Amino acid sequence: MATIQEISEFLQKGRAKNVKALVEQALEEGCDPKEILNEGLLAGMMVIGEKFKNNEVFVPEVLVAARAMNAGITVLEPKLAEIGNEPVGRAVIGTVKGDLHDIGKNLVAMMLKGAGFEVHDLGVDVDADTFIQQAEETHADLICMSALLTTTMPNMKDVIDDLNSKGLRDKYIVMIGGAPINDAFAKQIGADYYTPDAATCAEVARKAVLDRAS
Ligand code: B1M
Repeated sequence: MATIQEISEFLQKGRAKNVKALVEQALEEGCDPKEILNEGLLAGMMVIGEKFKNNEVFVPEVLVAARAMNAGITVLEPKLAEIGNEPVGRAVIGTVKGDLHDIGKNLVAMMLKGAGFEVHDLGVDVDADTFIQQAEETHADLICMSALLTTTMPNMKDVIDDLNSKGLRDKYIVMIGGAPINDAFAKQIGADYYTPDAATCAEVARKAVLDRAS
């Protein structure tokens, strides 16, 4: 019999094939898809996120764990859709205009998925219009921006300025990050949160969305 704990453990080891097989087995045995998602896949990803934050695991381990999570989610998705499972929230994420660095942004996207968000990854070199248009279209709660170049940091402000001029600023929680970003910069441009790493971003995002809903 497949246990939810085993799913979490195999996910943490990045064993995508095992995770997929165990999720299939758990479903056949009648386990609740939401329990498999929350107690197995998302719980496993949270452990990896915490270890990543504490420098106990590094980028490659996070990437393989995320691949294992995706393998499990692919099996679960049709079942979750049948029972109408709602995500914690919706996020658009991208690297800002002029900036092609995407490794950190991809990690943030994976951690957000791992925290239960529906994530719309807009890629790199994303301009203000695209961020806002996609946030509107996907009914996002969060706009998440990454920048790795000091020369592209100001493009984060353009997104916030455009949100303000369109009267949409209060509709979204704006989160920013990337190696040259800090708290002072976030305050200066009017972002809601700066977080230093992907795991903290997912934690803060979850709390911010749940607080807003309550
Ligand atoms: Co470039 N690059 N790069 N580069 N590159 C840096 C950023 C640089 C610091 C290297 C250096 O000079 N020491 C420097 C920037 C200097 C500056 O602006 N002051 C630099 C430069 C100059 C350039 C080019 C201009 C070089 C050139 O062509 N002359 C060029 C620019 C291209 C462009 O973007 N237009 C360029 C190109 C490239 C590559 C294409 C070769 C490659 C990118 C490949 C890719 O991303 N697919 C690359 C790389 C790999 C780097 C370094 C070496 C590594 C970046 C990285 O992936 N780190 C980088 C040096 C460095 O940072 N040490 C460098 C690992 C990643 C996990 O960390 O992205 O910081 P990071 O993400 C972290 C956190 O920042 C945070 O979470 C992650 C960890 O959990 N985080 C968020 C990120 N986004 C977040 C969003 C959040 C919250 C947290 O909320 C929404």
